[in-house]
Amino acid sequence: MNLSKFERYPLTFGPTPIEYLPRMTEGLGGKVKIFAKREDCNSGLAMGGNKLRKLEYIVPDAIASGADTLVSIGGVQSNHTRLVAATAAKIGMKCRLVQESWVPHDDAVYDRVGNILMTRLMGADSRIVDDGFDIGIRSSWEDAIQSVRDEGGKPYGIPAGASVHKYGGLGYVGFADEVRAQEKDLGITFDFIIVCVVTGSTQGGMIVGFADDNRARRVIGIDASGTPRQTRDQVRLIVDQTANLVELGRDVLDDEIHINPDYAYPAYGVPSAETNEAIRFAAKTEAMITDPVYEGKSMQGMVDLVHKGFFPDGSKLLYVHLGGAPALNGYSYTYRNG
Ligand code: 5PA
Repeated sequence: MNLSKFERYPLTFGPTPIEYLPRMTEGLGGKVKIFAKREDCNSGLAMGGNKLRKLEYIVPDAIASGADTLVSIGGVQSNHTRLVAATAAKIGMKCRLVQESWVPHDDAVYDRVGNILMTRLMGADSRIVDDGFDIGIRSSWEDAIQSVRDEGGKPYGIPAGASVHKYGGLGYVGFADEVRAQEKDLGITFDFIIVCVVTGSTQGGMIVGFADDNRARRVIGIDASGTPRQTRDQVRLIVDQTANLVELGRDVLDDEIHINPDYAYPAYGVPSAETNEAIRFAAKTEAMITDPVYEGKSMQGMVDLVHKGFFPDGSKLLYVHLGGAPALNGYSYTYRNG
């Protein structure tokens, strides 16, 4: 496998910390040990998150293209578009964003706080449109790219979640290398890695990275899209494309892609009672803040799978916290009493 041949533009602090979570471990019965890898604390850019690890491999291509405007897409409370806006500010480019109405949610300040507030502060031209949830390539995004051209600008398109971008999977291949080095330092090996999946390049990159030491099956994706077939197809595509780029040297088998669809209900962006319970549990035991769209659902999945005995006793679990807490501000009514 060869990742070093790709140029990387640093947007993060470096390796993210791994911490043991003793109160969460105890609260879940003590039979498995829970650790967290804090991708949510990875950067000084606009509160950080998983997207920056992906964008580090995309920025060199954007700069080389001679572009002056990054163009991307997400929901109204998209973390991804916040971090594309941050990246554009940091590298001195303009930013145009399409923010679709992915979530059937009507908190009074939903379109004014959290991610979109920061996005606007960083100078991005953010345009809210009515289209519903879809992780694929959207005509609204293609129109935005064309609109930059029409105005005489030079756009560089980054698809939803930076996922189906040709280099979208590379960042999380590097994540696997980083975890292996940290395992060596800590003197432990993680038995399972739990990660939220929606547009697919986070888990897809990890699968390729961990396929290198035959641990891809240990990456447990918890779907938060509510459209798991489409997410799975997109992960498959990203895995194949990324494995080819880094010369993994073998095909990744279908059974090495593990995605659990059981926790995305009732819909993308809408937390269930169990999601909210998991969010409160993480907050009260470890002061670890998770959100109702993504990490709250992967937390819910981990908690439920521990309770069901999915992980053998003695397992060490690495919960990968991908960020996303700013969206909580859009759910102020849901959490008005904690
Ligand atoms: C997101 C995605 P992938 O899209 O790479 O599968 O990652 C899922 C995910 N956790 C997990 C957090 C905090 C995320 O923000 N967010 C998207 C966004 O627009 O913010 C791409 C959907």
